[in-house]
Amino acid sequence: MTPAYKFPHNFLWGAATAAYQIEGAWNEDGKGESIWDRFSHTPGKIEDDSTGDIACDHYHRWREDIALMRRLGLKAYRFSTAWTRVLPTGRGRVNPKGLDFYDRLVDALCAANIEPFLTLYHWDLPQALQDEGGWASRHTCHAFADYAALMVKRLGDRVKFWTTFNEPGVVAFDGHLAGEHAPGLQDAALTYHVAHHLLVAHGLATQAMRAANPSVNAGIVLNLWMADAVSEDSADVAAAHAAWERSETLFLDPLFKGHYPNAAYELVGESMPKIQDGDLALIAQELDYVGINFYSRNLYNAQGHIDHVEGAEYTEMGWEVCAPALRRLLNKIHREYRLPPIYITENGAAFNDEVSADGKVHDPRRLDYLKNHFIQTRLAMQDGVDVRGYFVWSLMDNFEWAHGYTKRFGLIRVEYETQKRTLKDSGEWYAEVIRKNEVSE
Ligand code: IFM
Repeated sequence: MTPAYKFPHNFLWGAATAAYQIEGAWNEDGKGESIWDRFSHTPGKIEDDSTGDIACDHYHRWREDIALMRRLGLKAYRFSTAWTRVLPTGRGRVNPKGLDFYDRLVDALCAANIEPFLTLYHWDLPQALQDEGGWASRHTCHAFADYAALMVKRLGDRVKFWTTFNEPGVVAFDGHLAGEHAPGLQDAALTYHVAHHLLVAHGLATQAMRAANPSVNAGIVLNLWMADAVSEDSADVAAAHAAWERSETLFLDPLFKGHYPNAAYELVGESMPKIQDGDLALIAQELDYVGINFYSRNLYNAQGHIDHVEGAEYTEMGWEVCAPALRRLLNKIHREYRLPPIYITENGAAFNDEVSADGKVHDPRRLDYLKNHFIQTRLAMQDGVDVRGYFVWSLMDNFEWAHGYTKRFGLIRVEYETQKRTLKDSGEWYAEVIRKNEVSE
């Protein structure tokens, strides 16, 4: 008999998306321009020269998409709201049609018994705010808090789970250091100011949301990569430890320990942001949950990072498939921080799946990837880690940022020319997992 891993009865099985990656309708019904509109419209920025102008056309097809969520039996749906849909220039004038869209979406989710899990910022800053300095300016933090309060006032009677930021590290580093994401800057000094302002904005927004509705569950979503050593040799272990301290603690420490990590100070020297009185307490206020996005690990030996592991499997993103690293990661953060309940807010894999002659999408590698990560999560829960839910990335194939439409992460295939949706084998299988509330090896 293959062992079955049973999950707690109220475990929140879900799937995730983000506004810019699926909505399309980039300039419809009064929506303003975001930094991702501007970035993807700039030649040479996106691998396949595509944009999110239409994406999955979810803005018009959300009813069909909720019907597919029902078919999957999702208990929860994680999505983001586009700031420029509701506040076209980031502050001031509200666009009622934008608010109405999310209002209808949330109503329909509730009617389908699907818990809405809302993210306020999944990377699409209003261009008007970028023009005033973007996240390098503290004014943006206050504008974000006002936007958060506005959304809670409108939707907080139905939406319980509110995430301030998705992956602040990616916003700071990919957008302001590597320049591969909007706004496409390459400025090391600015990067750490941005990182600090994202955390300040998180703190201000958390306060503003709670003031608007004390019953909201407020959290933040961090992407974490486990840092593994290639052997138990002390030099390899020390290298992995140092890499973790350098790259993964920049947000965890201020949020859950109330101070920046020493490694960050050593690393950035004079680029360290100006921390005002009260900032650290604001950032470290108690949260109702933390979301963890997990995809892969980094491997180290004493000489540094190992790019390729002989015999290992890689996804289309070039990320190693290593499910046990998720259990190790969960145990590590559980040990090292005093965390609120955890949700796995993203996990999934990009593979080049095709439609077969039978009209189906057979994606055994994605199915195996998910199965093994579910099992490792269950094992971590048995180890004592408090994981309350799991969101597969992604509900459907979508615009993968600088990679455009070249990477498919979905449980549902999207044919971009026709917008036809097809549930993949992994989606059929996931529906079974949710129905039985268990995973079998
Ligand atoms: O598509 C992204 C998502 O927007 C944020 N987390 C990682 C995913 C895959 O790269």
